[in-house]
Amino acid sequence: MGRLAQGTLDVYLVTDRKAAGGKPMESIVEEAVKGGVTMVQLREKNIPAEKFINLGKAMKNLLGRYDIPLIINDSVEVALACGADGVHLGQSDMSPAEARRMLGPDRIIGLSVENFNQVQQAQTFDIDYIAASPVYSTDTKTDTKTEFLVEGVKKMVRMSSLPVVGIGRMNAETAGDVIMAGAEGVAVVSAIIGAENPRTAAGKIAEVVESAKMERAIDSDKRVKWSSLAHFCSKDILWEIRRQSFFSEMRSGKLKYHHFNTFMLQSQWLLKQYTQLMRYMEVRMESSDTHDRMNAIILALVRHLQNETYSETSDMHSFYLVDSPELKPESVPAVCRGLYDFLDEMVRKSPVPVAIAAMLTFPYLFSRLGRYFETHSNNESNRYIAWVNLYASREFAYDVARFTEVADTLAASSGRPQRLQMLKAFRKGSKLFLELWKSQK
Ligand code: TZP
Ligand code: MG
Repeated sequence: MGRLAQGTLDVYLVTDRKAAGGKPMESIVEEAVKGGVTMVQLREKNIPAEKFINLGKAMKNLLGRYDIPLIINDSVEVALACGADGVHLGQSDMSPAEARRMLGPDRIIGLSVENFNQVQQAQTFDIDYIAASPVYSTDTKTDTKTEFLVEGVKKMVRMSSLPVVGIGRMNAETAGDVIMAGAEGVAVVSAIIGAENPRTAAGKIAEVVESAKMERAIDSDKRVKWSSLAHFCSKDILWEIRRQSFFSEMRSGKLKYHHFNTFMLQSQWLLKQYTQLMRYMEVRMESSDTHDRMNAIILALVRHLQNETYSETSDMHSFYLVDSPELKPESVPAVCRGLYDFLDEMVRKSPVPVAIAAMLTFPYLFSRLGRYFETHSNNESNRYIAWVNLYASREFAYDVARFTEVADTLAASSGRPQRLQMLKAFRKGSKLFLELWKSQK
């Protein structure tokens, strides 16, 4: 991974004191981050360097808690002094080459481009993204030159091997087209900073960006299998699970057993619900009017998952749990319920292909994590090896492959809207699965 992790440019918040209308910037930014902002630029004009540095330090401290990168506008000196993750340069600021020399190889550098010559020139710099400034003219910054519009963004994306973000009147209405044009993200000032509720505003924009990225993936190449798109659209989530301290401690064997025990109890509860939902899928398939080959394949799969996969996984849980009593209904945590409610809704109310896509999420991610664990740790002395042995096993990989193939076949005979629905279900399931990992403390 480079200096920018996948998804970091999605919703790029740029601060502006005027747009905040007197509200404290830190609380606006914190709310926006909770809503889904993925990177923040501190943009201050006409303040002494010392003040800028202090604001930067406070912001870095805040964003560090959420693992969100902080970018400083214009000034490399300020960025260095406050320990920011990078800098954003305009055409009249320090040259990107000089900035790279001062910042070293690890920090993020972004550059605003105002015409296509600058896009071309930007390709020669060791920088991380360019910002199309502006996509639309805006009251927030009135000294801009020409609007790129969506067509201009499209052209820029074709010309650039660097990721492009759109800036200038980006909001929940305008962001989708900019992403569909190929941009990696949108940089937003007033639509979030000036919003009544920055958290909701950021959440809406994040949803639009996420959804447009999935649509873009669907349209990219008809020959690409649905499961490759699903993987591509959820890679960032898998990365985030791996970055959780719970997972890395498990991997290094340092995790306290009582934490793992809690996780096992929750996993066992989820497995039970999951198996019941598979039983429900079976009933759905049995009562369906069409009894074609596909129907038979799905039936065989859901029966296999209910029986063999259930008992193997349950055995692994029991190995760790010995005689621990099951979770009482009142002590099932909200994250588990959230995951279950989502799957339940999908299985009962969505078309079969969408339900299958949602149900695939869980085993798919477990399988990925198991294989990652197996290849990235010293497993001989790890007490969590039985967990790995199951999820990294050939049998489990085979189940997941079979499941994936069913999803691919169903996707291949679905129209675009349903393929998109399948992707969305898979990503939503992945996000809820991430929440489960995040909640293990
Ligand atoms: N650079 C180009 S447009 C702009 C900047 C900083 C301001 C964008 O503000 P808004 O409120 O998101 O339109
Ligand atoms: Mg500037």
